[in-house]
Amino acid sequence: MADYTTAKYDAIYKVTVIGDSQVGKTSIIRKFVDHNAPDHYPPTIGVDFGIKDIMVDNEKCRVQIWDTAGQERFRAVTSCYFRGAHGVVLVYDVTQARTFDNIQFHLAQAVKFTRDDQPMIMVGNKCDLTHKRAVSYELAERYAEAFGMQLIETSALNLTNIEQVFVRLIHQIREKKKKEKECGGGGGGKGGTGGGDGGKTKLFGSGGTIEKTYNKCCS
Ligand SMILES: Nc1nc2c(ncn2[C@@H]2O[C@H](COP(=O)(O)OP(=O)(O)OP(=O)(O)O)[C@@H](O)[C@H]2O)c(=O)[nH]1
Ligand SMILES: [Mg+2]
Repeated sequence: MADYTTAKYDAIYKVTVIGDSQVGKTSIIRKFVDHNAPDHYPPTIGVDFGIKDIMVDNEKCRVQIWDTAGQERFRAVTSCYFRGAHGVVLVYDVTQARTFDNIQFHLAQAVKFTRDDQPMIMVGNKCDLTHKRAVSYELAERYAEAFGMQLIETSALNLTNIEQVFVRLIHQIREKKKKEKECGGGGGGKGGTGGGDGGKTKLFGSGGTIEKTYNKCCS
């Protein structure tokens, strides 16, 4: 196992993973941290934590991951773990349509507790269960694109795309930071009026109103 107390890294990124209970958040994080991790976990109580160093854009990046509990009774606790997050991973289960429907709620929470232009990635987990699929890639991709997010399907069971989730998200975070630097620091944050080549999507529904800005710059 890596020695995280002395290992050197170029940058540190905090990522929060959210989604309904049993979609596979803990499994994704544990398999990312250690490919040989077990296949089954008890439901997360409150919040858990994982850490891993990966190379992104030729830089050694330390990823600190907050693994939140999907169970409703922990919502008050999990909302605290958005603060200071550089990016968010939104997970649903491709075999459970309800968990995809609830992405709207989780996205609204993420936007509420972070910034409306925070890099986020949508993850459809359990893609190994092809015979049980209930959410098509195309539908989920359209939804993700409407909010300026990438969609990636994973299997924590057979390690499909697990590393890619974090590599892609960290890459997005780095690109956003680069843009902000070029623009003279600090994005607009909530309610900002940034233009650039980005966009803004507003959605009204049971999850509340989501207004998510993406690819924002100051040009
Ligand atoms: N077939 C399959 N099963 C998976 C996959 N990922 C997770 N599971 C199973 O799904 C169940 C739930 O996984 P967890 O990782 O505990 O889910 P969670 O989202 O952390 O759940 P909470 O902690 O309650 O929020 C476990 O029984 C896992 O073995 C996957 O990619 N494929
Ligand atoms: Mg868990």
